[in-house]
Amino acid sequence: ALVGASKLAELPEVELQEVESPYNSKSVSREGRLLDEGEEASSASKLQAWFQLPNGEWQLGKINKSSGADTVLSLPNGQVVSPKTETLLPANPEILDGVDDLMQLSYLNEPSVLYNLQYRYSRDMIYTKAGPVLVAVNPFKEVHLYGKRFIERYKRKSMDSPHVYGIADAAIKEMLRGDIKVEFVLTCRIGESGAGKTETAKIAMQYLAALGGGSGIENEILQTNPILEAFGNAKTLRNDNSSRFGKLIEIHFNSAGKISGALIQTCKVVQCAVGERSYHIFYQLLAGASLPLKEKLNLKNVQDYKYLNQSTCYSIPGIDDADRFRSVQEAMNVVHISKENQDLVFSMLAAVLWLGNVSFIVIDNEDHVELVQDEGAQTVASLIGCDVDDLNLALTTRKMKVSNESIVQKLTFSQALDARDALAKSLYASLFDWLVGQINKSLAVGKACTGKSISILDIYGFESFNKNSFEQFCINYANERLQQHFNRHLFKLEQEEYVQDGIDWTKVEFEDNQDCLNLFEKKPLGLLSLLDEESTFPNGTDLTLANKLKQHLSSNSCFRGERGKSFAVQHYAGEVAYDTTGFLEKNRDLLHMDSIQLLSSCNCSLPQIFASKMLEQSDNMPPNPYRTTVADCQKLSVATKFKGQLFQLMQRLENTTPHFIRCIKPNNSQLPSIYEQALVLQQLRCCGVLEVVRISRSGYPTRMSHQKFAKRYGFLLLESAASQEPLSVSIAILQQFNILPDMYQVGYTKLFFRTGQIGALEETRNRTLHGILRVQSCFRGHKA
Ligand code: AD9
Ligand code: MG
Repeated sequence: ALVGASKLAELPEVELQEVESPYNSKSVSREGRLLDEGEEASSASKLQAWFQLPNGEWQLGKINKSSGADTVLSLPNGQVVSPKTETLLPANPEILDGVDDLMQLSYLNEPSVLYNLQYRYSRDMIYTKAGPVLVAVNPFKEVHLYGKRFIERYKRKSMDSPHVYGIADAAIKEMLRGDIKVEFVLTCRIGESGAGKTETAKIAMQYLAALGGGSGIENEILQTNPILEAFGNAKTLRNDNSSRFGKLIEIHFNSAGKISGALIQTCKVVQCAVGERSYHIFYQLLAGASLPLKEKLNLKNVQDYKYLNQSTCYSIPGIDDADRFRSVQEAMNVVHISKENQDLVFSMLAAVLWLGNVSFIVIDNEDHVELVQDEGAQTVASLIGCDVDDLNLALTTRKMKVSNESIVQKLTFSQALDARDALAKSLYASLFDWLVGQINKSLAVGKACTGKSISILDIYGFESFNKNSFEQFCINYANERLQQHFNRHLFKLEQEEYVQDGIDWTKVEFEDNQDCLNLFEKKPLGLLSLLDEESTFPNGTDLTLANKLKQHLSSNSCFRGERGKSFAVQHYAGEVAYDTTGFLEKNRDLLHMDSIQLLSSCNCSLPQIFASKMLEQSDNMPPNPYRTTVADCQKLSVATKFKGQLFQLMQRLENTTPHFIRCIKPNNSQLPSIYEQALVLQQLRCCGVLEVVRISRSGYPTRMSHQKFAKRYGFLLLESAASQEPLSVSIAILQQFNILPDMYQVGYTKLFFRTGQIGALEETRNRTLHGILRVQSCFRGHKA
């Protein structure tokens, strides 16, 4: 009785198509069928709801009966359950299955979002929009979505399903239109390392290079990837190519939209863990070095190096290290790193490897040691260009100043080992930084340009393990800062659209995480300051640190003292308990001035350069009031250095228009086609995707242009609208269906709905269409 007979005749048959899923995949949609003749309409129009199994998994059930507090529900396996109604969550109508933007969902609850992503994932549609954010679910297999043909389609706009290319294209257009800088931010939890951040970043770079290429510089930029991955990535238990550094690459464009140069900034906090394979470049060098190079660097087999043979993993399935080494050499040629400099780089790598084999013997009953002058020590000395005696002195003694008098302290066995490892680590870190500097020099061709640029950030994400240490502390702090950036922009963008379309909107203040940031950054009583202070006390221990934190920070609502050496922080993504064991040691930069002096006295250029950089850093350090007796060296703590790098990064992000891509790892086995609900949900929460969804829920997440709305629902009108203008038709529909005024807003071009509203209209529309279908087929039957 909803539709008058005259309307029936006017109804175009094609309209019926729209009842199917948006992808016309009739056979695979949840029910995927129209009514069979004679079947009761009521069974098809049964409402569906999400029911949570005891193991937390959500299942879609059909509501048989609802009596207010209780609901009877049939599950897909035929089981009938009768949960409390309040424990159910509403499901979206089928027409919304697999929508390409989560904003189109009428009900934005967790199971609906999970279902939508899974629906798409199982059809190789790995990208989905969550409003302004692109969600990318790692396929762990080759998906046919990339390459010239696709780039061309996105460029011509003949394709608009969610894609990194689409985002990259929007960024380019935005950049060319105005003089703003555009930013990509690729983040996800590193806890779910292997989610696809680095791959996604490379896909974005490919698109930018394809559109902005021509001068050849685009190839140089792409070739920085194999170099930085060789030196900064390693195989871990979670990812065969895990990035152990954060990277921001700023790609510069000229006014014609062509790439003119680039700048790379890195920030490092994560070391390779013992027991996992180390940085790729070591294995590549050992496998791929030419004979003369092998001889020159006295290279042996992987098994001969202590730093590498602690792990049993020497190779990566499907990867040829020797072949990769040649690619890295070629890439270095492309970015203009000279052959001489390449040789210096390889000498430093060999020096690091050989340092691991340097050993000590105890020379007295106080555990003092001497360097063993064997092949290891001799090779290190010759590679870095110093005397073995100087190496001995640097690694087994420490010059100190006590009340203005210089004394030389002998190191114990374990202190000497620490000094050796600290030297190896800092050699490697300096080498990495130097390499980035060389690459930047080569890419800085178009420096004096338009100020137009697109940056891509690929950084570790929020981490929460059973046991969280200093690395997680730094990483999560960085994510807290990024999250603030993320919130501010998403709220701003969301609300700007309302204002632009002229709707009545009271500004929503966004929930910020300032309290948590204050907990970290406040001076002098914040986590970082207190950590630094304790690190400079010679008698400070992890326990005294924990006690100090509890003593001073307990009043902050984001801080909770735990038993013993632990404390917890309430992060935006959830509470994380940290164990302070090792905090002080990791925060103190263990490299002694003696080692820096050794490097500066070397007759090889790279160690000298490294040493002067290190000295520069300690010169820039603010005076330390706590360090009056020990004058061996005043260097920035690791946390402070990290904070400095982070601030530089944030400053660059501040003046840009961001585009966020959130990468999701669907399973822990690095296998295709496996979608673990709980794992995905955990990441959606941590990445703040649900946060975006929550923000949208407080606003008007469903938008439809007046035209579309009038076309889609106009036939439901019992009486013709005053005029055929889309706006009048739309308003007549809203009135006929009694949609409450605060459930929608009429904008200049669009209607804005609160969640659930379109869902109800769709139900009516579907029921009406089913009715029409039956009448029509009946009618045809009669005619026949
Ligand atoms: V980590 O935090 O650096 O350990 P990422 O960077 O998030 O991590 P990465 O990009 O390295 O993960 O992806 C891990 C693996 O997933 C890759 O080596 C690919 O084998 C796989 N992957 C990721 N994205 C894609 C894709 N779009 N298509 C195909 C992909 N495979
Ligand atoms: Mg990575």
